[in-house]
Amino acid sequence: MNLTKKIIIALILGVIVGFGLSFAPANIFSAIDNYVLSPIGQLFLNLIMMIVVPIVFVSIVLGTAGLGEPAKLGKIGVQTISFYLVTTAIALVIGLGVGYILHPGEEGVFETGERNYEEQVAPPITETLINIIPTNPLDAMSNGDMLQIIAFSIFIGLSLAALGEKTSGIHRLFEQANEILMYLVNLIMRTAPYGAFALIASAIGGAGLNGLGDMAMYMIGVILALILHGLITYSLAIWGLGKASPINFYKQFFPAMSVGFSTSSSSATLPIAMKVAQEKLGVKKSVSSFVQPLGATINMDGTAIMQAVATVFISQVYGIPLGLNELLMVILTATLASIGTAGVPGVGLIMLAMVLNQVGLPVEGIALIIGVDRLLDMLRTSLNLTGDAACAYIISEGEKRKEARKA
Ligand code: DAS
Repeated sequence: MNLTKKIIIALILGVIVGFGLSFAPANIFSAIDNYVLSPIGQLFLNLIMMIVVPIVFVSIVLGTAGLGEPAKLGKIGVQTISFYLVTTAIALVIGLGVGYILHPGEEGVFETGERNYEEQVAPPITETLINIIPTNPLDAMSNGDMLQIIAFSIFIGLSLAALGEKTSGIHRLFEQANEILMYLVNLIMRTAPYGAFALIASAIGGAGLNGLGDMAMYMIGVILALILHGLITYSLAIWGLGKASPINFYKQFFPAMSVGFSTSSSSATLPIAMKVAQEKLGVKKSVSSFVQPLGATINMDGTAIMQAVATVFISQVYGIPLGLNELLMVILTATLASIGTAGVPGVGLIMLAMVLNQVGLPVEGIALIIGVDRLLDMLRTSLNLTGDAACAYIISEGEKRKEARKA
């Protein structure tokens, strides 16, 4: 049986077991979770997190060197950033639209009394953009500061391209390091079904589907908007811009989506997402190595959708209407907020506080949605990394067509 089928079965079993556990006595669930599910899930997470920094560094160095001159890197960079900003803005509009149509925040249904949420402030966007250039690259790597690692890798890659034969030995070394890392990804992928099962069962058992009640409309709104964005925005982009089949894209990319769903971390899933994009979708290594790591950090359409629906939901619950200016501010703030935060579990809520603050909504409203956020984080992370892969696929297909015309 192939890996995709094993992961699907693991996910289904995980949901069933998790749902069953959500009805078990708390002490039974916590015993099973603490001694079985969480250790297996954390082992899997640690395995993939272990190779994230090396893979991002090595693959971007090689990817940038492979692009050759800075002009080509600049062109692909502009295409990438444009795609990310436009699709994130579309995601926000879809999220806002669904929020207003479904109206999940029925006034009076939710008690908002003594709600409080400890706001964790994300870094201001200007500080993030200035700090992209690391003062100490090794520090950036040990802290896993993805934007700084990406920036340093690009400088090294451009230098390799410029120095050519003089540094062919180092270039070869990076190529061999990449072989080793991709081999490791292969090995780790074999544990994905076990990790996926444990992470899903633990998350659903802990969050519990039985306590959804009032939050059902909010969850339905987020899930519906995620599906619409994936099926419409990305499919149209793949078909229209990439001149490729969206059905094939989703069929081939599913294993990476399922790992993103299990881990709720774009960064942790990055090595697998890049391997699947390159080997199953034929995305050029030089494009995948640049576009996907950048996307795992600055492009989070799924998160933007949650923020849009949550903002409308909270404004409805507290009876604070949002005017056109506030809605435009939501779109701008949420689009920029995603640039400064890494793809790790729960980061979407941190950014949501920034958005709520910007439009004058009570940050305490986050306490209303935090209970179901873990489940939604799985789905939106899966969409986040799908958007990155769609961008890489579209750009790569365009590069291939250009090369075919030149040949
Ligand atoms: N879990 C984040 C990610 O890895 C998304 C989020 O928190 O919204 O992309």
